[in-house]
Amino acid sequence: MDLDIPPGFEFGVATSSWQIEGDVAGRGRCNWDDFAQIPGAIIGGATGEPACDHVHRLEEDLDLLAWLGVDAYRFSISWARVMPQGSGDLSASGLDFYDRLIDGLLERGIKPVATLFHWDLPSPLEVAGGWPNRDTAYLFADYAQAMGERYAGKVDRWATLNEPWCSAFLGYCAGYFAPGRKEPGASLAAAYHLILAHGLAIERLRAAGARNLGIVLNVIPVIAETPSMDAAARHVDGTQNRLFLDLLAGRGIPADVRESCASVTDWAFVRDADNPVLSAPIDWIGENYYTVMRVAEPQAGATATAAIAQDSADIPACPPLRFAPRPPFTEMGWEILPEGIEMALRKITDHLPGVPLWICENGAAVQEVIDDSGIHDPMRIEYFEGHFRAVMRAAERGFDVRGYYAWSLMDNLEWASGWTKQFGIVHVDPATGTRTPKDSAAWYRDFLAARP
Ligand code: IFM
Repeated sequence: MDLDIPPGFEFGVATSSWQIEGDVAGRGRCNWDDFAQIPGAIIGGATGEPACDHVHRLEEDLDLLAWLGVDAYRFSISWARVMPQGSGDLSASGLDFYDRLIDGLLERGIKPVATLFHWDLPSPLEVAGGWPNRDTAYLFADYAQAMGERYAGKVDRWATLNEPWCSAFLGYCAGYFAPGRKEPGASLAAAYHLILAHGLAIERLRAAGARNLGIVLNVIPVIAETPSMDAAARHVDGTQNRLFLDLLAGRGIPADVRESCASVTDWAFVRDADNPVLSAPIDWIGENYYTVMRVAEPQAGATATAAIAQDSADIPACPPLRFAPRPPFTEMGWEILPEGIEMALRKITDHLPGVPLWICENGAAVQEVIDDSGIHDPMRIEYFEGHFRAVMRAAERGFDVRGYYAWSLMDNLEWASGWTKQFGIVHVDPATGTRTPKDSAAWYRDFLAARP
């Protein structure tokens, strides 16, 4: 590919703990282990064991990363692996695993980028109320401090949270994700406490000497398909994007969101004194970009589309509407629109001007052909090419975008979809754990090697 890549631009791949690690016996239980026990919650009844058995295949996976030639690897730390009860004692074996992961990356010249929370909450904390409970935010800060004290100086960049929208609204409003609660008011409290947890953690990480501190959101451009849907689209944008961005920017809950969600919450959990914590200065912000949301006139009986996580049930106090993604689609039913990356970056920089940007996830679940000659995923390569171009165009137009991480290093447990949707550039056989690089992995490797 002929691309004008800014100097120092970082390329990597990303994964998350519950999706790949396995070795459930080696850690405390988490909300996703409990959710997976609910019949029908996860397609095919998949559980966190063995996932990709990453804990036992660590050396092989580190070698895969080195083979790819990535600059950085974004992984998440399982809170329940290092602190099995979610508070109190640390686990020596849990820490040993992350020591080996981080040291193994550094030995191979790959920058470790750690996310502290990618949706897997220790079970005791979920039982105590989960994210709608303010106490969870303080326990998260204690956990963050412990990680900062151990890994400052080794981890190159830290993200407090990954996509708090999903934890809050898919988890507590739609009940589609763990813990499966369908309580719109509680979901707004969860969103607020997640950002509080983030701010508290930033302060503790910085005090522990950790550097390059940020958060990863999934800002999704929201498009009203007709002028009649402007107000509905504003509500979707408010709960999906501006709620998080305004809290981080120190502006509190957006006035229109306060009003449009008044039917489901009295906002009693909001405290004005929290503002400086919620907006603790960050060094960077990550965007996980996959698609856009198109808001169209409702049709009788049609609230959900085939697009996963585009459903009015995900949105607290959602007005009548229909999501209407346009083809081409990925296997998630998500519209493919590379230009949406720039729309998302614009929204972020409008709220948080001057904060450097990273694309922390981007990728696609697509049809693949497996035959004797390999695993062929031309649509994924085409997806990456289109999105690489869009990122570089955004950089040329002045966005301070500094890196791109492909989702994902390997096929893994796609949450409620189980093993039915695959984003990996490396194939993982769920029965044997065997890793086989797909055509897209070879393509990425060649791309990275050919950089000037
Ligand atoms: O697999 C997820 C990941 O955990 C978070 N971002 C979106 C990906 C694809 O759905």
